[in-house]
Amino acid sequence: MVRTSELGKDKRLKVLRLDSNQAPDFAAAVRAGLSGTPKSIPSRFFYDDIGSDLFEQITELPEYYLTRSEQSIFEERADTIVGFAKKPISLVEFGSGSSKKTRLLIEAALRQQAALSYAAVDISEDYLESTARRLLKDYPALSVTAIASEYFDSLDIIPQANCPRLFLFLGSNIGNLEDDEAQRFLARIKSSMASEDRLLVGMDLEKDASIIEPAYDDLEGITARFDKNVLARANRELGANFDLDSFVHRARYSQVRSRVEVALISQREQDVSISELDLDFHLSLGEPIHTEISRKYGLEDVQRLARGAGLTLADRWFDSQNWFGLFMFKPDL
Ligand code: AVJ
Repeated sequence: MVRTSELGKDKRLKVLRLDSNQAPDFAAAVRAGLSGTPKSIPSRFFYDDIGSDLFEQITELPEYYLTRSEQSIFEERADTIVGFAKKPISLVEFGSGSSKKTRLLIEAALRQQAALSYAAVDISEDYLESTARRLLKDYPALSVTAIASEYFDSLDIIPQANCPRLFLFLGSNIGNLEDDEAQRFLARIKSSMASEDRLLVGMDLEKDASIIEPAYDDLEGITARFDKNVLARANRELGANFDLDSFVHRARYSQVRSRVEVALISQREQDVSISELDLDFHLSLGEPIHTEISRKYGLEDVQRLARGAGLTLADRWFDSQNWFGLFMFKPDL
């Protein structure tokens, strides 16, 4: 179900909500993920308000190179990136978060055209709205459609445009998806693209484990708190009784699968109950609850994903260390 509101007097902000990211969804996912073995909770449930704040803190950690690497590409290339078509263009972003990197694209576009529409999709509703309001304050020529939804569901309600659109999927958010899911999502985006539209995907690249692993297990322990927040969220929203101190955050880079695998490891035999789900279960010593994968890509992986989704690589840009890539795709004809 879609609910729409044009908030306050600001005609430049439209908020759309898809009810799929609400509590029942979290409850169902927790039940499905914790009833059998191996146990898991999907990473999209990290991002309630607390989790979104913790993720913002992660992006500033010395170990977490991804955001800075991507930002540095935008600093050098924003004008080129938005130069893919005759102006005006509009922007559509999946997983917009704080929209910090997107500001560089917004500013570049507004140097070349008088007004800009930006549709931002994010799973964290309050976060999305406060980000949208800040953007509107900073850019009087901007109008924003804020869509509170999961990625897949959002595609049906993204506004059409009578100008070329640049779709954005940044920050290596794609890396949380299994390859088949990623390919299906890209194919779904492709199916809503016109021939002059483009898709820009930020992807973290394969590199040595000694660089990757600290990015997912920082010294300050912020990433551990981020990971454990999903258990804290179950305590808050579902009446679970997880003892956070009985779990340790683990992040390992698998060279074979080219991905970080994140899990919370039970530090003892323990029983957990989730009152609102009427669910009780047992965890043995050392048993993992898998919470996240973060895929790292080689150039062949990028090409394979694109081909499978009906997209062609049109351009690519890297940071000076070649740690992170921005890939611009166009739809196959
Ligand atoms: C937001 C999905 C890109 O995988 O690097 C950061 C999430 N998890 N630290 C990533 C995350 C642990 C992040 N993405």
